[in-house]
Amino acid sequence: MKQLILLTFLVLPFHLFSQKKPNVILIMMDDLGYGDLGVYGASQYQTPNLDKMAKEGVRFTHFLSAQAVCSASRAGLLTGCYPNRIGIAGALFPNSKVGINAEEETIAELLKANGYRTGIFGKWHLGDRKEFLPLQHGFDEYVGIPYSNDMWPVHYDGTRPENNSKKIHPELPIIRGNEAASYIKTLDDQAQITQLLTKESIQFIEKNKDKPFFLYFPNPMPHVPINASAAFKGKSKLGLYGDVMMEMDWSVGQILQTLKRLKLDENTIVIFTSDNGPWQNFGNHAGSTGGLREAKGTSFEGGQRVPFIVQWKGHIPEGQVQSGLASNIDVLPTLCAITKSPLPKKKIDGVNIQALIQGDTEAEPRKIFYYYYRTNNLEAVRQGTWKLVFAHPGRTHEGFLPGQDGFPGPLREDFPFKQALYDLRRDPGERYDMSEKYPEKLAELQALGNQARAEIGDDLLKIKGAENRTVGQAINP
Ligand SMILES: [Ca+2]
Repeated sequence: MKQLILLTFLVLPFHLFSQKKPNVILIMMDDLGYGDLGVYGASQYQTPNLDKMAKEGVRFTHFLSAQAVCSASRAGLLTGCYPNRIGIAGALFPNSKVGINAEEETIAELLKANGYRTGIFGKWHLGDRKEFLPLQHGFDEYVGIPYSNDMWPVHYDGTRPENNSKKIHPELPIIRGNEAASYIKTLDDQAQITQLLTKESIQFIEKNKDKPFFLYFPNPMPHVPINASAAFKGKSKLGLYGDVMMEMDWSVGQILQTLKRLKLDENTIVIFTSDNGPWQNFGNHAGSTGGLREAKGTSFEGGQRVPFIVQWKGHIPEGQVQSGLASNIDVLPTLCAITKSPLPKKKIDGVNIQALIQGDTEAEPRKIFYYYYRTNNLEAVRQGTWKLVFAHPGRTHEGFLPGQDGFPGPLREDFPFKQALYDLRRDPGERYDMSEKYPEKLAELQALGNQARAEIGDDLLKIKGAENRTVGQAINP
């Protein structure tokens, strides 16, 4: 045995022993749609840096956010759990009495415990009370906004209410560490967000170039109110939304160039995704689902399916398109595997998708996905390319003209969707109910739904789950 160990040491190349832990960069856009990047079919503007990133790595075509709304999606990404398992739902508002529970372990906490420096530059949205802020959940550094950029005392047209009593939200702070450092007060201030956060992210990389780091960059754009800095205004043929996309793409390019300059590109895994589909009733200020049904705020594919691109130079084959099923709840276990960090002690729902990232077309680490929405409604279940949508009240954009130039159009929040079975391979638009032709598939997916209901409940059928955990409660509610 001793000899064998000695032999192994002699045979293995030295660099395997000296290799440093890989750095991790996780870029999460806000309300960027499945069809919003060049490589996913965008038109009237270009995203060359992200297209190149996809060319040098892998892009996924069936990647789902945890839920089609800000806070829930981010909770899923950072904890590896269905957000309803840990009690986070919807989009939290300023001074929320709830936030992420201190007993949940985030990617930042897990990597920090494994020797990583951790930084977040962007939108948090998992509770804005001090006890819920990023520094209390595993991050060493934080610069950004605590919730959405439209949660501010400003009208859609950029003017401020004259009467203070009309203010529905407090001033929108940019927080450094745990304290408000400045405020976003005008649409012009919104235009500086991408520049500021890109600068902060680059400084963080430079400062930590000699140690393993985890950089989480949740850019608040292109969530309305959108705006671009002077250098990008008028750059695209599309107008402001295209300008914002081009600035976002520039920002990703800056991050990638920084890695190259510091010779960190071969030891850094870079991930790009979005928290949910486009906010479609904002019309020309919203993105594109690429033709998928419905949009943000729904469990149809337009709300839930988002781009997912991974680049890890020298470690994953270039130019892959991965059609395997995956979700942002899978990011945590995958990063734990790659960085050799222990998984959270409590049960999670994510699975390790490293095989998919590395080009395995046979692997199926995720066979099933549950589409929950609102507080705890199980609206759909997916197995491979089959999707069973359960009867549920939901948002629809059908039949309404969108707004424009920063103003929303109407939509309906309580449309009574009927149960339907879709085969997304040939029906990506979720139009043809195949229940009658595939009764066995229908039964199979119904049974899967019941499994989820037993574990984490379903308000639609008034079923309490056995495993739901409590959300974090504010210290002084
Ligand atoms: Ca969002």
